Amino acid sequence: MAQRTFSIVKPDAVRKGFTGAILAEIDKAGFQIVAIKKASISKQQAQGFYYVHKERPFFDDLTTFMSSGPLVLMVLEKDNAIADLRQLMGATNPANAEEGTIRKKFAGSIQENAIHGSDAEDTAAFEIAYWFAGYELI
Ligand code: FUP
Repeated sequence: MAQRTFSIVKPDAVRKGFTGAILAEIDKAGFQIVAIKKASISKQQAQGFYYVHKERPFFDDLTTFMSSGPLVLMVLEKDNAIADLRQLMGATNPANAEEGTIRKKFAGSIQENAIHGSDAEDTAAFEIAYWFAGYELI
């Protein structure tokens, strides 16, 4: 059954000019783009998005990085979208990412790792609603 997930082309990848190449990988893997927008987000918006990580030592650096420049926010749809996008992304640390994954090809470090994808149904629902209004999801 078709499932929705939420994804971000992160500021490092946008800055390096990889947006089009990453969107091509997503397209080639069979995802439909339900909604997409380029934005610059505030540190406070980044903190709200990554609230689950608020006690982690990397929280401050991560939210500074995510608010450091434009990014691309997306809602994607396909059968098994959440797990399939995680597989296409590769491991959080690009040093551990499998050959052919987006992070292997485009990520620079564990923090500047090119792409975000929701990790479960409940987080996908929270993340989609955090960045998109209902009328944008057509
Ligand atoms: P992922 O789901 O693969 O994006 O990874 P996590 O949810 O574990 O972490 C969210 C983000 O926190 C990562 F994308 C990058 C950042 N992070 C760090 O900067 N340092 C770490 O040690 C772990 C994660």
